Amino acid sequence: MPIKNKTLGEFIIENQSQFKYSEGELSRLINSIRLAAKVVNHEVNKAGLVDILGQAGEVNIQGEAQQKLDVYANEKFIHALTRREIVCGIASEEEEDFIRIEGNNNTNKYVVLMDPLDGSSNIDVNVSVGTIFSIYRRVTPVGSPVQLEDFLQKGSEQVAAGYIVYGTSTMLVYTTGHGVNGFTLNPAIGTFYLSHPNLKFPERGNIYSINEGYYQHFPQGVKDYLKYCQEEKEDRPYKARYIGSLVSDFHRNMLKGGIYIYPTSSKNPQGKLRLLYECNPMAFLAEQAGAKASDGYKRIMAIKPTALHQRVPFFCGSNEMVSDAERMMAKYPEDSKY
Ligand code: AHM
Ligand code: MG
Repeated sequence: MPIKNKTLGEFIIENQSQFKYSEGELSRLINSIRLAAKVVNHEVNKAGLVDILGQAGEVNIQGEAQQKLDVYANEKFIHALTRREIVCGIASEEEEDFIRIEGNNNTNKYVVLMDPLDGSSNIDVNVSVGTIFSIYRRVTPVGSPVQLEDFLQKGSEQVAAGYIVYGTSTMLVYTTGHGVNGFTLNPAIGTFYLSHPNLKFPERGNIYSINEGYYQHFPQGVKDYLKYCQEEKEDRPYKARYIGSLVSDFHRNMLKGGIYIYPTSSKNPQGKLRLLYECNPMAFLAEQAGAKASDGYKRIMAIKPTALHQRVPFFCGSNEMVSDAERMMAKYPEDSKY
């Protein structure tokens, strides 16, 4: 067995020169995410032990009840990102508006968008949850306060993105546009080790992940694709696997090959997932791992965002599987207007 002893810290330093704007800032930014990830991991892991389970009694901008750990993760990530003089603004799924960080005479260059604890309805039942993050260079002039337009950039402008999955083991998986690497936390010493270098999705897999309970509400193209997944053929039916925790479903599909779909439906006419906090970062990772992410018709990262909390339908995973689904969606072009 190869010795897996390269730490995330070493990896960041070794690869610093790959960054387009190599002033070491992005490395420091990833470092602050690493730190917050460890703190949140510690808390998530003892969720059953302390009085932190259950709802905090607040409702977030999406109208959903916040779990205490959502609030905690949101605070920890904001805290870690604010303290270093790199980030000029943060947008979070848990915050109605973006946060301006005005220290350092507004000379910080990066904005971070995040879903601090995705899949949090799974916490109470001990199922994996995750943190998703997405990083851009600001587009407004350095030296001025950050603006909404700094956040509403196309996914294709991301300089880095990743997730932390708090699962049977805790992993940090990220890309800076040079492939995808996964690091596993050794909880005994609090160090992430490079365990999954250069991750790639298989071109085709045999897993489909979708909340099929909403079948009746799906567009016809999705219904057709689901029937295709279930057909009796040489390589089908595919297996249905749906955790209901995007990070975990994505992670499994990346390792084994599969497709994740959260389509529009008569219940969620825009889809459920958020373009900026969930879909764009996952799309960047998918493409960097040789896979594909689409809204059923076009590339996710080509969509020009119009609002911070914008939702989109999401088809993401092994190249050939997403292409199959897109072919079936293309028969119903009217559904592309959501
Ligand atoms: P959240 O950000 O409120 O946690 O919602 C996102 C989650 C995804 O992780 C998951 O894939 C999806 O919502 C599950 O939704 P549903 O229960 O409708 O299938
Ligand atoms: Mg989420």
